[in-house]
Amino acid sequence: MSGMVDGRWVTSMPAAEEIKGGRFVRMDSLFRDAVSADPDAKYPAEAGRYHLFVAWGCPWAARTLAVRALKGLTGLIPAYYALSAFGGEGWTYDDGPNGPVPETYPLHRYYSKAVPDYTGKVTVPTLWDTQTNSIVSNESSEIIRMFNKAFDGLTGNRLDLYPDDLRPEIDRWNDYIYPRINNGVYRTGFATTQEAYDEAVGVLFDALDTVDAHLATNRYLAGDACTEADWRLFCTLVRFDIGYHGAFKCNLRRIEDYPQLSNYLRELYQWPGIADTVWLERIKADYYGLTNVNPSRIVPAGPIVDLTGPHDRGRLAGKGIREK
Ligand SMILES: N[C@@H](CCC(=O)N[C@@H](CS)C(=O)NCC(=O)O)C(=O)O
Repeated sequence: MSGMVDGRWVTSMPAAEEIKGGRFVRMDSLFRDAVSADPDAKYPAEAGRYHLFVAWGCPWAARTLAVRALKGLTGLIPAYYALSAFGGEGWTYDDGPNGPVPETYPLHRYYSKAVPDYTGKVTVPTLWDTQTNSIVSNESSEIIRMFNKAFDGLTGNRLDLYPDDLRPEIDRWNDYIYPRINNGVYRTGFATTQEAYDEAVGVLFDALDTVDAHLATNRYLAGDACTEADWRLFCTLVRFDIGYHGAFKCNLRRIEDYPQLSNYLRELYQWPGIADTVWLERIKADYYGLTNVNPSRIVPAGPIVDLTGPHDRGRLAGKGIREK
């Protein structure tokens, strides 16, 4: 596993082993600051100041792109897309806060610029502060909370993806879906023993069955409003048939086979601004480019996925949008 030790990029990090007894165990993100609406905060909300490093394939980066689009932040927070699958130098870019760079520029150089003796992983999404040359956060679940709130004074956007009264329900779904589905596909795909795989794939599909049943009578996870819990789930669902089903051996069923999830996925994909955050061919290439699961790196021709067709979610009550 690659990452940084004392500010140097290394392709194996013995101290940060992520496979334990054949099971994939995700490491915690280390940059956990926040942009705030408070002008006196360490990181106050300002147009153009914070830049977002992402990769098309990554579901954690994708949730920040989705919320950035929904909250009208695309003009305020520039985003940079990694050139290709995670490679020898990790995520690399040909553009960044200082403009286009010759050839490629790895994300790990921003990490060592921010913390010269940094030890840890180099992950997307990373929210970079151009003013202090520091990393605000590399934790997607916290970046989407900032995007939901901190910039409202600048944008006038009133959409609330984490309304007070729905928080218990949203938290409950996040806590259920993160280990079983969002991270569950990784636990399945990155398992290195049959036992670990069997366990993870069972948990994953039990959870998909549960969510599918819930969505038979609820338009969205937390009821009639579309919230951050839906967008977090969406980012995994939209990668499922094209990536996880094959590359991560999550193949008991496809999302397309689920009566509710398939329609729910199409509804969310067709939400204004969202399709621009999804590039199916690159998602597929990024997953099949992971040599630990696909040593040949051959990208399969299929499946053919079309998310633009009609959905039946209109039969359920729900406005979708909750305003502050
Ligand atoms: N907890 C992080 C996870 C981010 C993450 O693992 N991103 C992957 C890409 S999908 C990554 O950059 N991996 C690089 C590595 O593991 O070294 C978040 O949600 O922001």
